[in-house]
Amino acid sequence: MVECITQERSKQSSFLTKFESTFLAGDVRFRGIGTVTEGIGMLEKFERYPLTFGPTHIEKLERLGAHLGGRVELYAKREDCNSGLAFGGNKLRKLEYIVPDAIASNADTLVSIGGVQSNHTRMVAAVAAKIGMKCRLVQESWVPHEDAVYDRVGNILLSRIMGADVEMVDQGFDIGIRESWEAAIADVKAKGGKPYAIPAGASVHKYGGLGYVGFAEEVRAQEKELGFAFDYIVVCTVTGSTHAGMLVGFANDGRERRVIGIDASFTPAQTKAQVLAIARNTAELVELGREIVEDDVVLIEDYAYPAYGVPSQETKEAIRLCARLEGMITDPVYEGKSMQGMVELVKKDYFPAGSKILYAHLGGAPAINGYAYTFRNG
Ligand code: 5PA
Repeated sequence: MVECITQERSKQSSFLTKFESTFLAGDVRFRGIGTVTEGIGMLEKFERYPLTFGPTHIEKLERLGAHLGGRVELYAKREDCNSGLAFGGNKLRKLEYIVPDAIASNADTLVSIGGVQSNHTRMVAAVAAKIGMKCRLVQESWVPHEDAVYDRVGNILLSRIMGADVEMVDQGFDIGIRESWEAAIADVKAKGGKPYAIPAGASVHKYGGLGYVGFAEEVRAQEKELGFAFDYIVVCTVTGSTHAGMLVGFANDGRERRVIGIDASFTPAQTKAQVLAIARNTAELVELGREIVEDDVVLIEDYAYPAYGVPSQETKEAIRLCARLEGMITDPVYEGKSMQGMVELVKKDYFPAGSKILYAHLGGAPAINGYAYTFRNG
C-alpha cells in the first residue's frame, strides 16, 4: 500500500522522493510505542510533501496522572517532536498538504502572518528554506507583552536566522484575513516575485484541515498496536484547522465530540465559527459522507484568560507542574493553556473514571524565551 502511494506520488511531482519522512525511512532505528506508518486512508488521494519524521510518539504521563488522583489515564502525542525542521510542531502536518500546491503554482516566495512570537511563521520560514523558496513574514503585535527581548528571541530569532524577510506590523490580535498580509502579498508581486499565500496558522487555506485528518488516522493505527482506544483527545485551539482536521478524522469512527478543544484565542466565538467552517470544507474534501454540525465543535472557553498570549497564574502553574512531573515543556501561549485545561477538567471529574485521555502536544516551546521575566525564578 505505502509503496503504491509512493509510486503515485513520484508520478505527480518530481519534488517528491521515496522518503516518507525527512529522514531515510530505513534509518529510523528508534521506535516508540505506535510508530506505524499505515493508515492514511482518508487522505490517499492528496499529495503530501514529507516534512516530518513520520508518526509521532505517544507516551504515558504516568506521574502527572498519579498526581491528579489516578482516576483517569493521561497520554501525550508528541507533535512537538515531529521534525528536525526548526523544532517542529503542528504546522508541519498542515504544511505537508499545502507545499505540493505551492510548488505546483510555481511560486518563489511563501507569504504568511502571525504574532511576533508566532510558531507558525517560524515553521513557514523553515519550510521555505527546505524547499528552496523565499519567505516573507508579517509579524503583528498580537500580544500585549513587553519582555525586553520579546521581539529578538525564540521564534522570531529563528525565522530571521533562516533568512525570512520579517516585517513588524503594529496591529492587535485577529485570526481573520488581515490587510497587512494582503499588502505583503501585493508587495512581493510588485517587486516581481511569485507569492504563495499561507494564512494565519495555515488554517483557512483550502487544504489547511487535511494534516490533522492524518493525525486521527495515525492515532487509529497506533491504537491497534496499543490494544486500546482513547476516549478523549485534548487540543489547543486558536486559528482552528488543527481541531477541525481532528474532528473530521475522528468523525470517521464517531469520536468527533471526543475532541475537546481548549480555546487559547480569547475570541472563542470567532475561533469556534472558524473551526466549523474548516471542518465542513475538509469533510467535503475527504468525502466524509456526513455533515459536520455546530455541536460537533466542542470548545471549552474557560482557560484563555486574561488575553491571547498572556499566561494566567494558573497557566503558569500548569506549565511548572507538567515540567516538574514529566519533563515536558509547554508554552505560555498555547500548550500551557490546554495543559491547564486538561488538569482542571481532570480535577473537576469532567472525564468519567477510567478514561484514557490523549493530550495533543502541538509544539510552541521556543516562545518561552520571550517570557524569561515571568519564569525568572522557575
Ligand atoms: C498553535 C497555533 P490552531 O491555530 O490550528 O488552532 O492551533 C493552535 C496552536 N499550539 C496550538 C501551538 C503550539 C500553536 O502554535 N499557532 C498560531 C501561530 O501563529 O503560531 C497560529 C496561531
